[in-house]
Amino acid sequence: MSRLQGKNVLITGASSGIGEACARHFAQAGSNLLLAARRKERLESLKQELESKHSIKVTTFELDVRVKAKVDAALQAFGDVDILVNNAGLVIGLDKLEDITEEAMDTMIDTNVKGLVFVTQAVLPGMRARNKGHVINIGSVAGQQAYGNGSIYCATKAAVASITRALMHETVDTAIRVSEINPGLVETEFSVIRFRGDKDKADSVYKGLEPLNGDDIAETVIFVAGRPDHVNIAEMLVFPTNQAAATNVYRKP
Ligand code: NDP
Ligand code: 8X3
Repeated sequence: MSRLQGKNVLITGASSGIGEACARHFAQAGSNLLLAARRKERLESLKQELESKHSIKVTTFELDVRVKAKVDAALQAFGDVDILVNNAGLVIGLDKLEDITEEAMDTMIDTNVKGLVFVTQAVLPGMRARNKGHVINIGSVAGQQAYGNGSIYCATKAAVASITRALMHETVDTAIRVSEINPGLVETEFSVIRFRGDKDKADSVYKGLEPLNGDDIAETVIFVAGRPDHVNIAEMLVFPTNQAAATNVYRKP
């Protein structure tokens, strides 16, 4: 039997990309799901699909992780969370520091950093009370290697790395596990959001190489979550084969 069977898994940003793929993989493993994102209709159709295929319970929440009061209320209603996948996140623009708008900056910081903290704050007291649980944060290679025109996004992911490591210290005397998975280039809606809906520009990010897809990262999340209770995969860096660093990608001519 899978170690993940019957676990209650909260996935933020489950309406697309990596989060949606995680939902499918945890469902396959027999976990019950709490799926959160702003686009509720997408979550509803995913719920219907997954409940029809697997003997699991799926709960959906229309949730903007930036709104602390709503995060708290939604998670109180759900109850115990065994595994939290802090995945919701985004990048706006590819701009020099002097050109980044305050709005883009606020959106990235509020979502990728404060939102991740709000969700974790809502879940952690229950994990502490039960002395069990697993927080899996989706960081990025961008949090380890800043690149030009990505300053704020990279900074938010560097913050995720610091927060993950600090939380690992804060829970070292408990049975709670804290992990971080840092993907390189994954083809999802990420670049479409970055370029404000410009699909051609988004496609050019992945031109000439085979990028990762949501399933590739979901498989690593499942691996990390499925280790025995005494094993914590603290950190993983996951690249497409033709990527060696945030800014070193080989593209076939
Ligand atoms: P997608 O754009 O496909 O998915 C992003 C998800 O985040 C969506 O489900 C979106 O849902 C959700 N989201 C965004 N803002 C909010 C919010 N305020 N409240 C709740 N949910 C929100 O991109 P990815 O799947 O690629 O991104 C997932 C994570 O992976 C992000 O943290 C990203 O930084 C990280 N990552 C991505 C990489 C890549 O190359 N794609 C590489 C490294 C890391 P909705 O809009 O419905 O709210
Ligand atoms: C996403 C990877 O390199 O586009 O975190 O910033 S990158």
